[in-house]
Amino acid sequence: MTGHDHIALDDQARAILRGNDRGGYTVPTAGLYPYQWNWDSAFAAWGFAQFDIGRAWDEMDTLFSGQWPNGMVPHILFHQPDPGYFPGPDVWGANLGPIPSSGITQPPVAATFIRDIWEKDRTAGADRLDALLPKIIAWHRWFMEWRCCAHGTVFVTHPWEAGRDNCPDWDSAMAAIVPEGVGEYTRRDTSHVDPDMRPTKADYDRYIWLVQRGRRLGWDDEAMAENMPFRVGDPTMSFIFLRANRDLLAMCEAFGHDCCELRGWIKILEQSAEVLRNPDTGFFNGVNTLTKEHTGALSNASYLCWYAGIDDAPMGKILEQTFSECPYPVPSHAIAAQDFDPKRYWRGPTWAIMNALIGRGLEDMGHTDHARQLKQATGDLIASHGFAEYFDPLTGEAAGGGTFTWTAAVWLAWASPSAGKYNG
Ligand code: 9WN
Repeated sequence: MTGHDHIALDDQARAILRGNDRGGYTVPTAGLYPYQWNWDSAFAAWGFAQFDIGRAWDEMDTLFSGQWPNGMVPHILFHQPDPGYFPGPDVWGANLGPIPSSGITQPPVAATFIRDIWEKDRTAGADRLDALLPKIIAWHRWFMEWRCCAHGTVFVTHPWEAGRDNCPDWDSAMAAIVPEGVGEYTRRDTSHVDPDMRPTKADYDRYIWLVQRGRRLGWDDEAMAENMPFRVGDPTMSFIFLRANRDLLAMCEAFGHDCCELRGWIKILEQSAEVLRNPDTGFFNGVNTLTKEHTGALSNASYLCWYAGIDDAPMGKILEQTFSECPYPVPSHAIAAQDFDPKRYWRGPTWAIMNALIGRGLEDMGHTDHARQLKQATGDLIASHGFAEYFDPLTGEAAGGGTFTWTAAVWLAWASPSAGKYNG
């Protein structure tokens, strides 16, 4: 990191986490996202663990305090009403859990970060982890039961469930939806952020239409798995879930749990990864479970294979090509694609969180040069352009919301030269 005061940046990142702390949970950024989001929260905990480990455990406790009786951990917990975000709890109508929430989940990165937090101080974390383990197992069991196809890939029932809202992986499934009767509504996101950086109205009509459909189905698992017209096998979910199960297994073994069921899940998920490989292009992409079509999108989720413990030579070559073509990798959509859009959310921009997951995978699988290159590039991006929600992959410019929790967390825990050197 040349020309940047990384100690000052560490201070700024800690201040962002503290500033977005609402007491036991962290908002992604004030204004645009005023609630607790599932995977954002797990990243936040990873960040907090670098300087306040007790606060990191609190973050995870609060997230799991919203767990539904069926095991599902919602994608948003609406702790306090806030008119600045749409759609709120009244639109979701998902009153099945202890805290008002959305009716879908998000990528289960939590087990992996919980393992990191515990490994920082196993003695201090023993009781906290002991209490959380059955809750994580219940959530993962819910995934296996309700979001796993017969062939094992994890599918999403709403683009928001994948955390990559408007990425090209959903285009064909979204195009098949006619959002009739969705009614009038007022978006709030475009009053916080430049509309050119956000999903389009056509996307939003379908997002809301799908929420209305889930609500009519009573957010019932069986009805959702059979009747949601959007069910796409997703590389984000599939790879993150496989990795999460490996980390859960390590923790369960350490705590003397019976791990047979967990080992069975890992085997199924390992065997199914190949289903996500596009036979024409060789890369991993989404698969529409209703039409069996590959989505044909090379996204940043395609590179999560190493994070899942799958070493893949074809993806290695594609990654090298991406590194050589893209000034600020890894783009959320291939820059050579016709519909690549450098500023629009998940249709081009680079996300520090995805880079951190990809980089950790590369490092774990021994691709140390690529891992170092990606970490360095991400660190430079944040140091030069700030703690933005995402970045233009051609110019590095900040995009979306600012003072972003997960970008600050990724800085502290992974991209900063001092990452891993402090203890909470
Ligand atoms: C809908 C909070 C969330 C992230 C998602 C990101 C975005 C929400 C939105 O913000 O989604 O869940 O309203 O746009 O796509 O990954 O968790 O940061």
